[in-house]
Amino acid sequence: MAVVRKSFDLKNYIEKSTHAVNDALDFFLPNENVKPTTIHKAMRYSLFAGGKRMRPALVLAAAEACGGSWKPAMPLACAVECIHTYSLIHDDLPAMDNDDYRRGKLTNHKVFGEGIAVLAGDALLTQAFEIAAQCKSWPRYSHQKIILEIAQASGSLQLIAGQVADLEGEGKKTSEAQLKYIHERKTSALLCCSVRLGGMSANCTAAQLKALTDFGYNVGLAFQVIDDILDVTQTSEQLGKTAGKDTAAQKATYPSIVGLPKSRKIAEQLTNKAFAALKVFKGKAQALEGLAEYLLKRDK
Ligand code: GRG
Repeated sequence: MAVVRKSFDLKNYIEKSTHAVNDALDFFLPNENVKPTTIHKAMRYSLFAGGKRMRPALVLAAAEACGGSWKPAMPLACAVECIHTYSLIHDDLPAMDNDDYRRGKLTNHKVFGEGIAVLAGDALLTQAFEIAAQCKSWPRYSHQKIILEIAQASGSLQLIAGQVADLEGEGKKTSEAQLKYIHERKTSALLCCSVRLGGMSANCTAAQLKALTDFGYNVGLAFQVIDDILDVTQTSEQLGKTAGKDTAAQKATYPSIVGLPKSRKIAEQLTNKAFAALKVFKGKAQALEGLAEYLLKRDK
């Protein structure tokens, strides 16, 4: 396991990036007293409910690793957080996972009703593209490439495909290979897209983009394995959402297929692969390294 340099203050990094992302999201989103007020309240309710902001942090850290800075990466960091939040709102709906709590608060449909929750998710997805379209074009990455990147990661071949397979797999016997298919799409695709977008905002080279893709893919898979583990090892209070949902819904997870010890080993192996991908950045990827280790060791 790679050890993050002691000199790198990850806690401070996450605090600063979360603060900067929150300010930017507040700037990009219509104020809650803009008509129709209900939808803007609902969008902001879930967006500012206290998520970990890991995807935007990965965008910003990837930009830094490629010699870039936060400012040009920020619209892309906000766009991925809007897409992530939309997916959580819809995932919590009675037609999907039917959850009452998320991010330590009542879910969107519990507060605003199902109709508004569907629309708040739709609006956040659309908002993501409106925000992303405000980024600048880079010599290697046009607006078209950036928008395509986001659309592909969130479309019917990736994020939605993962959710479809997840829904259709409930109560059925699932192999480890099928589970990996779900995790790659449902979770890893957006995390991988996040680091790629960060690299693009720094006009990264093809070799850097390849390294970020390897890093993001493996961190994304490790993230979902850990999510599966936390679902069975943590309480609802600790997670801010209902614990034990996967078992109750007879969902295939790493712990249910290979057991807890092997699941932990798999998450560690994936994180090590992610660390290995960072070699090309020659010491500039401290934040990415720190975030990968944090995601492996997280308890919520
Ligand atoms: C289109 C109707 C419709 C629904 C889309 C795509 C989708 C619904 C749902 C998939 C979303 C999902 C639940 C993916 C799993 C990824 C995951 C572990 C999310 C939790 O991420 P964290 O821990 O959450 O980063 P916070 O709240 O900290 O941001």
